[in-house]
Amino acid sequence: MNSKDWPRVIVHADMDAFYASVEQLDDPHLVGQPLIIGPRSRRGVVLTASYEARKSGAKSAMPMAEALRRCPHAVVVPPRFERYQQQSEAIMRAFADFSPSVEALSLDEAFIDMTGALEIFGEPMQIGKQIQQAVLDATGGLQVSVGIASTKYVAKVASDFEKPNGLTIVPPHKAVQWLDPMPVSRLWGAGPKTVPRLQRLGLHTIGDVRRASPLFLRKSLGNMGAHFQSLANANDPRKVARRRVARSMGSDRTLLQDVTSTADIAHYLRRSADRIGRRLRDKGYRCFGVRVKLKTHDFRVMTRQVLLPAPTDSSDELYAVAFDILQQLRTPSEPSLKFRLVGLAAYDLVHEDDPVQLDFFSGDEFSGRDRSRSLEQALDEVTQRFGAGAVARAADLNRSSTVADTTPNLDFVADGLAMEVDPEHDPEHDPEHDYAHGQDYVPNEQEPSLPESDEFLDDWCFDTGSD
Ligand code: DCP
Ligand code: MG
Repeated sequence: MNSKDWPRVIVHADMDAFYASVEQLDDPHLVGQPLIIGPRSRRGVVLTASYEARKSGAKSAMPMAEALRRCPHAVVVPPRFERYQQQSEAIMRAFADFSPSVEALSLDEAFIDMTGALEIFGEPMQIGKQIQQAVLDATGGLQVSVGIASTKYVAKVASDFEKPNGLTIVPPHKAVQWLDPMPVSRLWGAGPKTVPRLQRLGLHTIGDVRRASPLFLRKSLGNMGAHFQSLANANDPRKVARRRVARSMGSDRTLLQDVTSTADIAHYLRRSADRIGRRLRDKGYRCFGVRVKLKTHDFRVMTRQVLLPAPTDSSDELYAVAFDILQQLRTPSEPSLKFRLVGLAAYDLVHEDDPVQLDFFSGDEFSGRDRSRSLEQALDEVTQRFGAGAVARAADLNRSSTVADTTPNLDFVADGLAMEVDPEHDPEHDPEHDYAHGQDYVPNEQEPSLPESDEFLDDWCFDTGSD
């Protein structure tokens, strides 16, 4: 094996049943058990399932009720996002010891460009084993599956090939032959709408797509046809970008009863804003971005997000922006729409220790903001000493009790991608990441662009989630 055989060496590493494995690592009683990570409420969705629970059919994004029907003996454990974030940081640091080019795709997976490193680390099999050992050591015992190829696409398919604890090497000259028998669902961009479409055209395997006439593909699939054929030929020139996963902090509440009125939704936003603000201040973060998410009773997801001119950690400011977004979200929709989930997230976080961002922390030009902030800091201290219920807002004390209480709050400190607490839609998703996770191909020209104005950059999306 020499570097001539490998024009590029690209590793894709993806942790096995990540959240579930972290829970099993931290609580040995859970080892070997069918485990589901998600809210205890049957109205929530499964974030992930241990491999033991997957045998009965429980899996990510499945409604909890369905997963428990399939796997009634499963132990349900609510997520601890901060712990996953902490382990993710250890994993990404371990990857960084192998190469300066690490592209994190989510908390638990990354591409690592090892081109030119064969002389240092040995041949690909050796590299893979060292990466697996490094992750095991850095996390205290978590397993990662690794795929190594000379393109991102093939490496990604390879890491999934022998999960869990898999190590699959696909040398460049074998890539096409290796891909050929795979089902078309393995093509990036062949999601739940596209796979049946390909099958109706008689294209069942990646080899079928590779051998099809380009004219036929263009006529029946447009640009998507050429995109798929190029992947089927193992062509994927994309480079590994150096990218860290951006942090966000949020709170999604699946309600026990649907809500309709703006006041009721605002009530949940207020509580989430208080909680997120408190945690931002506690951890020394401020956020540039605020996002509101609503899910209708029939599972349609509406999100809208706003970038602020200056970062904030004020609960009042978070709430004010969230309320604004809520009103914009509601205007075009039917007034009687019922909502089952209300979510608020602070994203694009900056830390006070981050030297690049010092400017934002020194000169707060709005003294009102400062005043509100010191009041909030005083409230934080009370909450810390006497618990979250110690301070209530006057508006909350007067509320009628007709609004349902919520399921345990899914608070998280996680990356934008891992914000698949709601797997149906995440506007921050990079389309390539979506393709890699089985979503449908979106041609470039139809991709939404972000409208710009002087003060705000914002983006919104209404996803029917009909798939
Ligand atoms: N996740 C989520 N919602 C989803 C999918 C995933 O919250 N719809 C979270 C839980 C997962 C983590 O992200 O543990 C990583 O996602 P993966 O798709 O890599 O799934 P796992 O690591 O759990 O399992 P696998 O072994 O298949 O990679
Ligand atoms: Mg994983």
